[in-house]
Amino acid sequence: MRRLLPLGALVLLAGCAGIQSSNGRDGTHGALIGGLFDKFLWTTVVVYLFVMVLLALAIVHGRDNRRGNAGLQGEPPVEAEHGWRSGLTAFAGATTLILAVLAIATWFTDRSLARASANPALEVEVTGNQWWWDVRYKDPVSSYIVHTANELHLPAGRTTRITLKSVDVIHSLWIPNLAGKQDLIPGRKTALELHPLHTGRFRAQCAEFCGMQHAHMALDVSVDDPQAFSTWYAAGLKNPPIPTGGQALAGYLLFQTLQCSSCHNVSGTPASGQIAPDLTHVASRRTIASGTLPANHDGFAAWVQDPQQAKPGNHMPKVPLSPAELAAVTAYLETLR
Ligand code: HEC
Ligand SMILES: [Cu+2]
Repeated sequence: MRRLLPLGALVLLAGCAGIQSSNGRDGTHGALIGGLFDKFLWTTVVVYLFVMVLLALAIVHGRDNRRGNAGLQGEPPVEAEHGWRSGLTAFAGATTLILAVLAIATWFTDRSLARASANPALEVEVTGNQWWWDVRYKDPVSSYIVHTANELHLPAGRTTRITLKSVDVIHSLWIPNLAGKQDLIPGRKTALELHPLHTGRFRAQCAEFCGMQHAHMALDVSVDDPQAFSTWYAAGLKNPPIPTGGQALAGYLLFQTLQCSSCHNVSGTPASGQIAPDLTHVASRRTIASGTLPANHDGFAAWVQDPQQAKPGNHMPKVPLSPAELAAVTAYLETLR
């Protein structure tokens, strides 16, 4: 038991650090909500301890009383009733005051949250799918729209407004380091504002049970300094080069003729499917299948050979390929930077 206690504390504290931390101090929204949480926590801790001390006093005092005069009998003396009345009045007054202070603190936090959400520098549309995230950076000029999947890049120190949609069931986007949760609801648009305070890499997770592979529905979040963000954005606008020879060219041709192209989009090629993750720059991502496998040679090969192995029940069917075809398709995917 004595050894289990520190272990338990460790498990609890593990939620407070790292790339997926409910501490939430890496973004303005998370920090504001965290600050409010602290105010509630410490106020209620003090109130709780105070009540416990009173309770202990009452128990000790009551025992002394009973020893003195064999139980309570008859009317309490007038002075005692007077004491009770002023005590209860003070108690009710203090409770009202504490609740009022907490309500005012909540109101100020709410105002600060609204200020932090105003005038977004960037608008992104995130659509939930069973079980992956579609990510589209909005721009009035359609050729400036960056379309990607399962990764979210944000500029540090700027406000980004995320519009959330779902094509199937209810999902929930939660980037605990930056802000609270927001649901993605079919047939409705919701929004979430983010204002990351510094650069870093974070992990978001779908926070609403959405079916078999709900647990494999992570989102890789990178907060870049604005310069690096622009570089990433500019790269996202370019089409990947079409392979000119070797295995990659064979893979490119297979990709266009097999079913792949009817589900997936690769900009600048005939592949224009819109029901699966955009693969235009898939090799520049860190992971595929929503954080299930690494976005490298081994990850691509394992995924394409049998997507149902790594993520059973997901909506990409196994496309039968010979070893040579698999090697070619993998080589092609690796060129999609
Ligand atoms: C019926 C539609 C469909 C077909 C056909 C299909 N895919 Fe997919 N693919 C999907 C879906 C849906 C996902 C997302 C699965 C998930 O993560 O839940 C996916 C995911 C992927 C990913 C990971 C992308 C990412 O960013 O997570 C790669 C790579 C991929 N497919 C390659 C291929 C290749 C290569 C082919 C052809 C051999 C192919 N796909 C055929 C639907 C399809
Ligand atoms: Cu989910």
